[in-house]
Amino acid sequence: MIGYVGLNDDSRYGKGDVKEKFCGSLLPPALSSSGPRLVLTLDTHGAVRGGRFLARYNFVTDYAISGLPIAEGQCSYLYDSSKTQSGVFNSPRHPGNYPEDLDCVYIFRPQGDAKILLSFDVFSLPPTDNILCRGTDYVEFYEETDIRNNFTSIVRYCSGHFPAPFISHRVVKLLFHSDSTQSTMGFKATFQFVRDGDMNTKCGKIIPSGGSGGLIESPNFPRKYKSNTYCEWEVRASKKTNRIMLQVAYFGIEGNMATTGCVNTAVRIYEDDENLRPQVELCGNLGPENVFVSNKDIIKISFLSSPKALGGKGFKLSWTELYTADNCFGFTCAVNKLCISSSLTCNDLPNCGRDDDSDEVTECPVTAGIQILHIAIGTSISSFFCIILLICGFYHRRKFRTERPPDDHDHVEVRYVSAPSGCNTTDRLLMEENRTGSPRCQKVSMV
Ligand SMILES: [Ca+2]
Repeated sequence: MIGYVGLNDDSRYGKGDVKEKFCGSLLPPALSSSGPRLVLTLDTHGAVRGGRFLARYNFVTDYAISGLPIAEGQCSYLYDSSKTQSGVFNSPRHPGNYPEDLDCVYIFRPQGDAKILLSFDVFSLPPTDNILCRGTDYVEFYEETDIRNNFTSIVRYCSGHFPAPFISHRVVKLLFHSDSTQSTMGFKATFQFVRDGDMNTKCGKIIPSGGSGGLIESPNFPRKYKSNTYCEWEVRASKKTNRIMLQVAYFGIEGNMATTGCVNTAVRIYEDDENLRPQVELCGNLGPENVFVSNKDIIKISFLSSPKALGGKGFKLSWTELYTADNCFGFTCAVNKLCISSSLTCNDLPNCGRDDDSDEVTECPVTAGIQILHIAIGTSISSFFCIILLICGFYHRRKFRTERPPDDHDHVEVRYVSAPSGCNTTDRLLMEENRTGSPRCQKVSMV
């Protein structure tokens, strides 16, 4: 071969590094590099006769993201349940650092009865103090409203705060935004289109309040909840004007809202049935100071554990219908002045909200069972002390008798005297008043 055009996509110069060589008059196929650099070498070494070539080139952006590109040259990808069932997606060039000043869009479109389930495996964005993730790199979830291609923001995550697992039957858009200041390895996540039977969903229900209160417990509570579980509850007040309050009675699920985030499991509370955005996203260990009140007459609760969740004891939430009429015909909480049903007093559940346990301490009657128990304990204790007293009395009496010197009138002086002559055995021997005197006899008759 004399003269050639060589191609090397390993970004190295030199004849020996050329991977493919082209010569002659046949057009080479379209060529593209596998990396950010391509080297083309024209070697005319030893050429006798000149020639020429003409080629076009263009830069194609490759973000190393699997998925169907929505528009050429843009960082936007589509995942449709009619074409794929599960897979991974990531920030551009992950695990390498992502480009700065870039927005990437990932669209997940579930068809029919499918739902999209998203869970993150890696999440590493630059640290920030802004809890609203402003002025930094972030990932933001959107859901399509009832209007096609109209999306509403659900939640935004940044810094080291792991996104919670997410599920929806709607079209979900995920936006990754990077600014111009700092770049990191970004994220890697799993998507899965799930259908009935793919997850544990036999939990949750619609609860008509009936003007009172009740409990919502995680699946299997107080035993561990399972992974890959999704439940929804909805509590409806008895009147449109009333509200539903939720108060934590027990809460212990994996994750930490203040540090790592709700990596594998999350409880979400929605203040009404129209808002797609949850009021809060909960995980970790929480106490009864956590109280949530609905905006309208309905409150919704969802529980989602991802396929890689480890399990935890779960939660127990006390719900209470709050009466909003001017006059309260039920029970008025002492501190928070909430009007609740009288049936919620003395039920061992918090129903008066934060720092108010007046429903559990105000005039709570002692139950019959407890009364019987108290009587039994009291009787036992009394009997015990009676027996102790009797035993003490007995021993004290014995000791007293043993140690007490005889009284004067009991004192018997035994003197040996010789009876005077003339006394026989039936005579009483009388001693003179003067004990030094001689004894004398007195005749007594035998009866
Ligand atoms: Ca109560």
